[in-house]
Amino acid sequence: MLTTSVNAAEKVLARCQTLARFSEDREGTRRTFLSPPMHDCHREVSQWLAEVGVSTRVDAAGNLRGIYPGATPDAPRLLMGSHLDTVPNAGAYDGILGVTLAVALLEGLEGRRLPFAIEVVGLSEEEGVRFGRPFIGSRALVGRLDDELLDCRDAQGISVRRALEDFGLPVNEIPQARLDADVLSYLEFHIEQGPVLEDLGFALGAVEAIAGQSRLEFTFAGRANHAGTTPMHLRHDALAGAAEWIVAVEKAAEVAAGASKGLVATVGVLDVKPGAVNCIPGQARLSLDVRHASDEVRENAVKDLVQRAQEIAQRRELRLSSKMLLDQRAVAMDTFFVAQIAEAMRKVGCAPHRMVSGAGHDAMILAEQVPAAMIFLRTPGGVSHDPSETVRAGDITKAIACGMQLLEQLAGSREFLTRTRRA
Ligand code: HGY
Ligand code: MN
Ligand code: MN
Repeated sequence: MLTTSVNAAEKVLARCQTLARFSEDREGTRRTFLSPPMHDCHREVSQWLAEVGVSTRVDAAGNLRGIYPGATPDAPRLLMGSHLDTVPNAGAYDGILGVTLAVALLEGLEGRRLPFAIEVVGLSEEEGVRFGRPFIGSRALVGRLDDELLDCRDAQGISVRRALEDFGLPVNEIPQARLDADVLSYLEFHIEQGPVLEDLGFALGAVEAIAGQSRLEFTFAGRANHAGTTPMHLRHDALAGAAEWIVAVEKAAEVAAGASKGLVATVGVLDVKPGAVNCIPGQARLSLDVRHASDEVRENAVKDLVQRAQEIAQRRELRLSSKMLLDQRAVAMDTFFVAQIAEAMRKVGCAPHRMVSGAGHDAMILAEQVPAAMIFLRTPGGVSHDPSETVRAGDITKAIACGMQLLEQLAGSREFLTRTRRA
């Protein structure tokens, strides 16, 4: 019989807290793409996996991978995991919980072999913090870690390629990181990172689709000058122009969200030059993040916000440039897999609530190659990307029970075991 117990949940919580201590910063959790603390993370997760007889490797894209064998050597495999990188000043559960729950399911099997193997993956980069490009690890699994991405540079001018080499990885072996044909599906547990499940009083959610997201960089360029001697009517203040646009972004998104429920737009990064108290800013560089479940709504919103930036720049005689960093289409999860998850949720006494994810996830990349689905856990307070991010032990217990039930269902499902990979 499969076992799930409260102490399994406590173990998951403790393990997430352990990984949260592996940080680039003395205070708070920051673990960006292949930074030194990622070695500690790999060592720790590998120890947990070794305890269930799974040896691990790090693929050429920095993904930690380990296979729990199936009943036969040629058994196909279920891929399960999430990302091990974090945002700055992160919580302890975003991404990490998906890896620790995958390990907990292997422990729950207690050595039992299923008709499929289970590959646990700790993905190297989902947030896009270091290079402004998310999903580096999962893009390698679907064969899209290309030269354009490898040549991207971080704030120190280090390329993705160099970061891989500095981590001791064989860049020439990136093609081998790609998933082969016997991966049946990808399952990712993740915190919801929003208020929906808490609002409904549900522990778990079955993700039906992941909203599309656009990430852009805008630069307003004016004229740096002396703050004391330059009269107001002679200024070309880049930051004032950017500030006017930031408020316009918020207003436009509020109006659009009224018409197309669920639209969100955020300016999260602002970099000002020369950045001195007594200098009129000559340059303001900022980010834009726009999301919606409908690609058409999202794309129209981006067009509108670019136009507003151009109008403001023109009126203020500023120069404007913009760069698309990510244009990620909305992705539907695999209907068969979502139905199996909903059934497993029901069987363990959870409301089989289906929902759309406003946050992006590696599952949207892996879905290009294998059927993918996600199980959300309630986020108390709806807060994420912050140290106050948390998850309830009781919901973890339910997630483990749901996962074990799902494995049982998949082990008995001819449809699942005979799935073929998408072309
Ligand atoms: O930004 C996101 O949607 C995810 O948390 N990386
Ligand atoms: Mn995140
Ligand atoms: Mn995440």
